[in-house]
Amino acid sequence: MSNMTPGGRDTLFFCGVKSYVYGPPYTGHIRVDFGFYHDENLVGIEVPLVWIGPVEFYWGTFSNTRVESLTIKTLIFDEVNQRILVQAVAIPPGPDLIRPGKGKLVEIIAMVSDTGTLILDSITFDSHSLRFVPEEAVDIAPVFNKLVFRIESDTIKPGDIDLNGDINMADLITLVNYLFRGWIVSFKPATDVNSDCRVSLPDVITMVNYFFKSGPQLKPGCAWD
Ligand SMILES: [Ca+2]
Ligand SMILES: [Ca+2]
Repeated sequence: MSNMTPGGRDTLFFCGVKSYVYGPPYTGHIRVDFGFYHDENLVGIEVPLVWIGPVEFYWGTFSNTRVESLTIKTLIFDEVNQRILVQAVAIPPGPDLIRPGKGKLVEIIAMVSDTGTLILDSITFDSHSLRFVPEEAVDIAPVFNKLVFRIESDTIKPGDIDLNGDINMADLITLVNYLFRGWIVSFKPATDVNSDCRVSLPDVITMVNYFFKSGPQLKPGCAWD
């Protein structure tokens, strides 16, 4: 069952899409942030999704979101059917309810294997459907518009931390100064050269290996924050 709620439609929306793709051959990452708005207490939210495009979603997080403190949160990736299931459930009564408001729900990350178009849409499967569940347990179907995102190749090379077009020792020194001396870098994904979505000591080691031990190619990173 679905119904309209008074005072504005409940909505699931994209609150940020970021990509860093370099090539050819093209590799990289996309991060999609979802937000949600509702004007009643919720005990649950369910978001089944399907993707189309040269990507594979594989990871995500509820950290720093409106549902971070909830008891039950699931994030399931099915790369065969290109589906994602996002669920967050509160166990009432108590402070665990999702109070009315607007903000982030989840962020999900995909590996990219080519340029092209990414479509991310909601889909109903295995009795999962896009719904917000209020305390009265009468499902609300939120407003949602699918994402159509053009994946383009970036011009910034992975590891070109000082953005001068070359990858050399100055970039390694800039990385060390960023990590240990509070320097600022203007494009963090180029700094995350081992592509683990963090800028940390392993990136220094990856660069050292690349320069001095013929280590693997530097990768486009996914550390946007
Ligand atoms: Ca450089
Ligand atoms: Ca890293």
